[in-house]
Amino acid sequence: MEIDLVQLSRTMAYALRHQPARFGLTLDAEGWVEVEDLVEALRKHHHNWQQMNVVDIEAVLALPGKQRYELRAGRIRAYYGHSVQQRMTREKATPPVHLFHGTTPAAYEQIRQTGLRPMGRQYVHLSEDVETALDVARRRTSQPVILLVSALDAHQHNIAFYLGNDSVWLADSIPTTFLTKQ
Ligand code: HQG
Repeated sequence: MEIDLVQLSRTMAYALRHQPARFGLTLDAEGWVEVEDLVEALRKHHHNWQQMNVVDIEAVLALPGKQRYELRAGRIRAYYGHSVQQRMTREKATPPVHLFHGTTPAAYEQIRQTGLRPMGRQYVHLSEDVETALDVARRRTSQPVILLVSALDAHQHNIAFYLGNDSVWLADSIPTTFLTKQ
């Protein structure tokens, strides 16, 4: 039976970002699990996946679009998006001068008062370019609001930024002074 790679990727996100315990997995401090353990858990999860293997996971990683998972030396983790209680250690880094955040008009009404907060995840998620921020916002609204984040300035004011993947940055809460509505 052909494996639906998008469905597989969604389930991997669930296991590696949100509910590892439900898959019998324990993330280490940086979010890694043994890829063989993930394969074993996924085989049990769906009747179509009983024969799946690491090549199917590699096929998910090779899908065009967002790079969500990092596979290295027999281990795998999600680059970003975690909501598990245990805070994932990410590598701190100096951000570019500007980053972008795409959101909804309703969320913006809160953000303009309180700044950007991680909400249901561990970190605030930021995009390197406007197009990506627009895509993030369009998941939720047909009227995206784009915020320009003065990332380097915020970093220089002791707000920590962390590497996500090539286009997603992570950060701690960002006060309104560093946000400009586009
Ligand atoms: C908003 C997807 C009220 C924030 C995407 C967003 C991304 C506030 C929502 C990644 C707020 C949180 C993350 C405040 C922020 N008051 N609302 N103070 N501060 N918000 O999904 O950034 O496809 O947790 O604007 O592409 O939308 O899953 O964050 O609307 O990269 O791989 O609260 O998830 O990637 O929503 O998306 P999320 P996000 P994947």
